[in-house]
Amino acid sequence: MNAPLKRPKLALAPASPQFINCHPATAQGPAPDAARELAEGLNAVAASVPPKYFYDVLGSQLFETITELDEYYPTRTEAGIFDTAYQSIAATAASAGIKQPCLIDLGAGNCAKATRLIPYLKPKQYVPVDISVDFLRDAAEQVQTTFPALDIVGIGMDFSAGLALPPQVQRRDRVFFYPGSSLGNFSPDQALAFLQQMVDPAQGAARGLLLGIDLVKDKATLEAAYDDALGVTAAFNKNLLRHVNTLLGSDFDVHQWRHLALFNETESRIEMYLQAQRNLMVHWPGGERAFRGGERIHTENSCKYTVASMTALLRRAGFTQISYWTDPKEWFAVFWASV
Ligand code: AVI
Repeated sequence: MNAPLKRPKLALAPASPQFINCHPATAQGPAPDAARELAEGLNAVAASVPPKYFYDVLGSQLFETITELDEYYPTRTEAGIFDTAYQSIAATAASAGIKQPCLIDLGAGNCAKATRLIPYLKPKQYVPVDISVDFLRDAAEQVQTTFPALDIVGIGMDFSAGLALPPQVQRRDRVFFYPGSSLGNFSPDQALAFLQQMVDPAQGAARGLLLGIDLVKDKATLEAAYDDALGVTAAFNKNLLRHVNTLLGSDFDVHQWRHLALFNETESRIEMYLQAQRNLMVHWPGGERAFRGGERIHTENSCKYTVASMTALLRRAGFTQISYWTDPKEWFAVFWASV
């Protein structure tokens, strides 16, 4: 007698991440907005370049290296806080009524922080968002390999210009994940407007926010974190000029610029600049700018908060339930906020 035929087992192919490019840029060149924004900043009396232009592929890699430097305490301090708080964070999200989280990872980079959070928060959908499209694509695929059943929608977009997400992103139970103190790169007014968008009902129901933010501390520790002995932060800052050359067609000579990082105690922020080493002329299609020796281009602010000032900002934005976790030295804080 023949043995009964066994049904073949269905092999579940791992899902692959969807990838949505929300940039207006075309294959022919940069979005006209980027060129206009860069020219405007360079032509201003106090020249500036928005910090989002740090993050081309090389800039993103340099930033990853910064996070491993001895002087750059924020990343390891935040990781230490998360290590002790994952379970408490997941319980806090559950008690805010969030059942099937859609984890929206703003500025996801290599997605490493979310990869550690996912086993605790157990999101139904993971949405890494980053301005560096190519860098994000590789990272999203890596996350998919680690969590084959997770629904992943990677989004390439400049979320500093607005948080409107495409319809593929689950509307309910959205949890914004904004670690690494990136909120500090906005001015407090910009940060408020950005947080208010998260609380906007147009962003879906049961909104939560998990935020990492650097706290005020002594000037020497802060300035060393942004001017390390190996010169990685200097390279990160100067790489901005290479990126601007690519986007704008300008002729910045990186050798002619010096990296500066200064703590402004009144404004409670690190300010980064590139300083011209001698009188220089910079040209680009349709424009040019003369820089005197010693003149600076402002490239970044990194605002530092206290627990009280961040709690007040979250409340002003419209969040009502706020908890936080910190490290023993109170150098960094992780906030949970929900409405
Ligand atoms: C991404 N952001 C939070 C970093 C910071 O600390 O403000 C960027 C950075 N700039 C220089 N070092 C790191």
